[in-house]
Amino acid sequence: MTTVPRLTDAERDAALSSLPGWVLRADGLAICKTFRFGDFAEAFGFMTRIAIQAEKADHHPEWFNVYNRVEITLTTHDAGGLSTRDVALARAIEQAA
Ligand code: HBI
Repeated sequence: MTTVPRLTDAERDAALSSLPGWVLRADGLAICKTFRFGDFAEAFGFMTRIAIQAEKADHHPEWFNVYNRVEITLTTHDAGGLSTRDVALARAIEQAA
């Protein structure tokens, strides 16, 4: 298991301020965003693009999809909270949206 440091609260808040629409989960250990698309095919195409990026980064989202809605939660299990990997993946997700 690779060790990756958890973001400080200041790093976390700075990252969030640059990620439009992402919110901190109540426990402070993850960031979340819901995306809506025209239909299921668009939503699934988005998820496919993210899946490829996630696999490349070896960092994977927790997500839920129903029809055109994709709910994404990012946290770093290995760090027990948020890490730079979550911020990087969130930025990649914004590009893919
Ligand atoms: N994805 N979100 C997330 N968090 C992790 O800690 C993580 C992961 N994908 C793979 C991964 N860790 C590997 O480094 C192994 O720890 C499973």
